[in-house]
Amino acid sequence: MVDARLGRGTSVGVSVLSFGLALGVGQLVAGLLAPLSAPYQAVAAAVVRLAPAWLVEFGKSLAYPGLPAGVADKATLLVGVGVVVLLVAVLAGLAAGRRVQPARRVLLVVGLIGLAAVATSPTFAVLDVFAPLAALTAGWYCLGWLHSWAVAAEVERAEGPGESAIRTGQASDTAGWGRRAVLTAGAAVGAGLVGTLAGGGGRGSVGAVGAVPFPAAPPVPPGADFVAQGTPTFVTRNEDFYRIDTALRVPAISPADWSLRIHGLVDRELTLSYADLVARPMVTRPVTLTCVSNEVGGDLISTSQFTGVDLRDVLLAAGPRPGADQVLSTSEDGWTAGTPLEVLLEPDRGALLAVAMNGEALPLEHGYPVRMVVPGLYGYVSATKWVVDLELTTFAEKQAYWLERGWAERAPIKTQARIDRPRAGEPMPAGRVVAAGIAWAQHRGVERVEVRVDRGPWQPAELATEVSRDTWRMWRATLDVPPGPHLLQARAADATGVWQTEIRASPVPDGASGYPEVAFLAR
Ligand SMILES: Nc1nc2c(c(=O)[nH]1)N[C@H]1C(S)=C(S)[C@@H](COP(=O)(O)O)O[C@H]1N2
Ligand SMILES: [Mo]
Repeated sequence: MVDARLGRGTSVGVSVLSFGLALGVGQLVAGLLAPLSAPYQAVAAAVVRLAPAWLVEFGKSLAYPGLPAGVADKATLLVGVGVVVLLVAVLAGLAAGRRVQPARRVLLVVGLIGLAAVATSPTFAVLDVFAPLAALTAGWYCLGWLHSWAVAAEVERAEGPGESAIRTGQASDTAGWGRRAVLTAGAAVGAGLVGTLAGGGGRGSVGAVGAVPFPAAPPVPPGADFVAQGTPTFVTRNEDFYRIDTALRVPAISPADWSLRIHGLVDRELTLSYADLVARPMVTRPVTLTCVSNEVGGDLISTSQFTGVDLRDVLLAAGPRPGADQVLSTSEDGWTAGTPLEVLLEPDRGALLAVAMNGEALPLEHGYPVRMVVPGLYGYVSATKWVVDLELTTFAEKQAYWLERGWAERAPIKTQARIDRPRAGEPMPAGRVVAAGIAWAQHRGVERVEVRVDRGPWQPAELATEVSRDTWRMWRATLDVPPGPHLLQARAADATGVWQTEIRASPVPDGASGYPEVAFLAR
């Protein structure tokens, strides 16, 4: 009898096809039953939940030319998970030269990891177990079929068809089986890839808001930016607005299906439909959002005219009970933020349940159909996109998503300046260097910005028109510097007269600090 050991290529092929089939079936079943249970995305999301903070920060800092904001991190993560699965499948194949069992054991482990990722997802529902289980089952049988077919084919090749047929009595049958198996596997892998892209990932289609009359945003007063000197425009275009979130699949919620439940420590639990929400008085407020992960000099900051309903009024309608100190907001995909109740109840805070940015319905990526916006707080403790649930509770009782990962419980935005001109290394005309940038201290307002060259005396910068204390403020300064290399630094003071700190801190746990600086060349 021939020793049927599969060639490396064959056993790896068998394994990779089977793992691919498993993945595809999982994504397809998820797409049909419960999109949030897609095992591939669930594993990727679990990687984010379990990864050390520095790695997550590294991911967020990624940017590839041509990719829209907030996509590079997700693309890298998904491709990374795919590469790991592929490597594991290859190794499983190498171990399965003689018997299928080793590969099946590896598949079982990978399958259980997928199941665990789905089961520990914040949106877990019982129905969600079917996708990973279907994936595991499909991979398991596919491995068996393909492996035994390949072994039979190997025996046949080594012994000749006649002998093998006599020995097994089913050679031609086996070959037929095999061809069918390969075709099935190939088709399923193809379908699975489509499922992965369409069902599990990507963006679905959603109903439009219909005829909601979003009040037109008031015009920005002239002189609010110094674009000619290199600052951003005062209002950020929706397409250019920075994007940060954990959503590997952008939630696609039709306004008709959306509702917001306000519950917990309240006198009257409320559930608002989209129609209920937009029937309330709507206001438009310019607000600058900032991410706590923004490094000094970074670009995770943007400004929009947000239109929505006053969040304070909605909370008061529910009647917060004494004892509540946190509003835990939950997104459709299970992400949570914890905002101090006292901040949301400040009469002049201006927190919004926003439905529009710059006069248009929120883009899907920015929380369509409804998100929270709270001036003065970093996004991770306040700016819940795709918000569907507000629970009045206590910080002692419930921890929001990023708190469990080492970030601070309370996170007011730190006063900070950024230099946009000159750029690092940029040659500037000696004698008359025009520097420009932005500064922010949301909800306190920016009162002063100063710059200094080569650690010389601080010189005042000219400030642009203040639009709101909840937004950034642009600055510019003309500097007389001799030819040669120089270091430019900047600092901002808020309206309470307090200067930003010089002490350098990295984003974890409550935001970066330190003077921004740029080395440039005057000539
Ligand atoms: N549902 C959901 N909302 C979220 C997040 C998230 O991961 N999921 N990230 C928050 C963070 S960290 C920031 S900085 C802001 C960014 O909002 P933007 O993407 O519209 O700029 O959204 C916040 N809201
Ligand atoms: Mo953020």
